[in-house]
Amino acid sequence: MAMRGSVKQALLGLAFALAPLAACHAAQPAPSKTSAELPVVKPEVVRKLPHDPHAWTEGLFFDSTGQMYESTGELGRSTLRRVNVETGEVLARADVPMPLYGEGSSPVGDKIYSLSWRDGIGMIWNKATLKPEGQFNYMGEGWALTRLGPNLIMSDGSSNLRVIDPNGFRLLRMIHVTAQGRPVDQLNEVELVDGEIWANIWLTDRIARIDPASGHVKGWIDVSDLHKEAGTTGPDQIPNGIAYDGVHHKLYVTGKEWPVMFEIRVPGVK
Ligand SMILES: [Ca+2]
Repeated sequence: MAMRGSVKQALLGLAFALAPLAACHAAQPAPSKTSAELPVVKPEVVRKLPHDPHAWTEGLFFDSTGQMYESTGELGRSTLRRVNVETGEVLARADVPMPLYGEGSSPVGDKIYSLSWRDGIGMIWNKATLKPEGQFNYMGEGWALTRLGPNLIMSDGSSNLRVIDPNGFRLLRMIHVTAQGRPVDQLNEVELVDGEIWANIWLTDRIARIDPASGHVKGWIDVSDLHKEAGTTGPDQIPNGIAYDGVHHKLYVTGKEWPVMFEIRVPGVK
C-alpha cells in the first residue's frame, strides 16, 4: 500500500498505540492464540539478487513467459517496469501518470492491469510496449493484484480479497480472510503460489498463506530474517513483493526500497 504523510502518521500512531495493548493481552492467560496455533515457517534463501533500492515495490509478478515485472509507488515517482530478475536491471519502464499513485499490478493476456490506491482508477497497459491503453474504475482502495485462473484477486488493505472478472473489472465475489476465525486485515501484495493466495501483511514481516475457497489462513511465512538481511530500517521499508515464476518454478520476495531480491524455497511448496 501507499503512504502519504498524514495517513501514514495516523496509521503508525495507531500501530504504536496498540502495541502496549497487544503486549498486555499476550500476558493474559487465555484469549489470543490467533496465529500461535498455525504453522509458521521461515523460507530457505536460494539466491540473493540485486534489486533497485529506489523501487517502492507495490506489485511484483512474472508473466507466462517467465519475464518479471514490477510496479512501484510514491507520488511523482510511481512506475511500471520490466525487470531482469538476475541482474536487477530495469529493461523498460513507464511512469504512472500524475496524479495517480502506483500500486499493485498483474498480467491479463497481453495487457497489464494496475491499481492506484485511493484514486479509484485502474490502468491497462500494453505488456510489450508498456504504453497505457485504457482505464477502469474501482470502488474503495486498491492495493494489489494477482491472478486466480481467469480472474483477478484484488487486495484493498482490509481483510477481504475481491475476486474480479478482468473483463469490465466486475466484482464476482469476496474472500473473507480469517485466521482461526478472526479477520486478518492489512492484506497487501498478493501472489497465487501452488494453489494458495499469499499476501504480505502490511507493516509486518509475515506472509499469510490463504485458501482461496474458504479464506482461511493455513499458515504463515516469517520473512523477518530476510528483512534484516535487506538492511532497511525505515518503518515503511517493509516486505512487499511476492512473485512466482511458473515457467522456472521459482519464488521471489523483496520489499520497499530493498537493495536485494531473494529467491526462496518454502518447505512443502512445489
Ligand atoms: Ca505479486
